[in-house]
Amino acid sequence: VEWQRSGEYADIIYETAEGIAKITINRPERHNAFRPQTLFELQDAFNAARDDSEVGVIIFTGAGDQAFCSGGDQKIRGDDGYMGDDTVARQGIGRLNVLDLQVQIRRLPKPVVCMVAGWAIGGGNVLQVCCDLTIAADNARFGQTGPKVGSFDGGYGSWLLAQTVGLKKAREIWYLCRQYTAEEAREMGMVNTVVPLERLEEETVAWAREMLEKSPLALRMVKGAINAVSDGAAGMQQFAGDATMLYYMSDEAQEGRDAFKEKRRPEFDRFPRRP
Ligand code: 2NE
Repeated sequence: VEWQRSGEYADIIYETAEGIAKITINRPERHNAFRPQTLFELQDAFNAARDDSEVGVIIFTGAGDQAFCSGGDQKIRGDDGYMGDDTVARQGIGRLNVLDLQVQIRRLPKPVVCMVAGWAIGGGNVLQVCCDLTIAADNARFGQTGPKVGSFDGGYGSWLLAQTVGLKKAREIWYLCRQYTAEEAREMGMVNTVVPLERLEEETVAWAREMLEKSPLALRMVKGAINAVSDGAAGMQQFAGDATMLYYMSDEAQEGRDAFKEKRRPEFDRFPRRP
């Protein structure tokens, strides 16, 4: 794939090719741990991919083959969250802005595929759980570390994980903080498939291409529907927004708009009252 790079980022890389956006956390010296700035940049890149009508699928990954992401950067963790040391992330304010990114991935109306080589641990594992699909290399390792390092994710990191792997397994993952191989993660339903490291991108792109052949609106509605069940009112709100979008695209809704603009009574009689 001939990736075209764009955007001015310090902590991430944004690339596109053939209808696919690839977003890469680029802090390999810290196993791609995130700091506030990393997350602001990721939010910007995911927005760019959402708004780009050429993009149908997004691949989310980490630089190098040692880690997808090792969670929050513990070296810049302050007493009330993760601290920024730059103008974007504002000094002195602790943040947990990974939660905003998790929500953004869930709400994004295009499939997000996590491509994991090496570690997906702590907040990094939660991010891969939030993605629609995960393709793992055979060197991938998964787990939570929160109770070991003085942290926890009681949101998607707990109940979406439980919905993904089952309650007993989710408790085991959090209470014992063990690390699991790619094959173990696949067996517990946390990843879709495991491939040799050297074939990781090839396989992930093949999955993306397969999805690009499908109806974009159908994929959008299925993603919204699956997430609506577990996101409660917020999920329904998104799904309802999609219903409105589809209604706007109908002759019936356009008749209402046109009648208002033309200062006449709308002629809704021509539309069927469907069974
Ligand atoms: C991932 C793991 C097990 C890998 O171990 P190993 O031995 O393969 O590598 P090593 O030497 O530990 O890591 C390589 C370099 O990356 C840094 C390390 O410190 C090391 O650099 P030096 O110190 O040698 O210069 N590094 C790795 N992970 C880092 C991190 N998260 N922050 C800063 N630097 C990191 C092992 O590295 C590990 O256990 N890492 C920590 C994983 C962790 O606890 N993550 C945070 C969980 S809390 C969280 O993410 C979170 C949440 O729970 C809720 C909300 C938001 C965030």
